Amino acid sequence: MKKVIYSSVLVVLLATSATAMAGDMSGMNHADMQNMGHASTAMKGHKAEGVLNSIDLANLKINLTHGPVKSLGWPGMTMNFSIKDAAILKGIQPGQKVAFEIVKEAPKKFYVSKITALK
Ligand SMILES: [Cu+2]
Repeated sequence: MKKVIYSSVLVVLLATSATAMAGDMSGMNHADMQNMGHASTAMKGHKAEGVLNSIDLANLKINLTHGPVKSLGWPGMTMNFSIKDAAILKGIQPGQKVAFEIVKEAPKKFYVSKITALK
């Protein structure tokens, strides 16, 4: 009789821990997948075209009027962007038409990684 009780307690414990583990694992997998998705989004440059309005080298900021950016779901607009390296602006003057790439590094945080003059 005692043996039966112990084994049924063991079964319940095993079942409980198995369920908990399955829950944790699916949670982890889901989180990993989300992180991977975010990482690949962060790495990807969103291609856009527009006009370079101004350059603020001291603050590593540029102002661009860009067309719609489909991959980000953005309409056309005029906005400031950060840049990481002033060297990407070499040979580009304010007022020029440009093609550029926008990188999302965090939610609502974008920078321009590449910019080339359009002729
Ligand atoms: Cu914009």
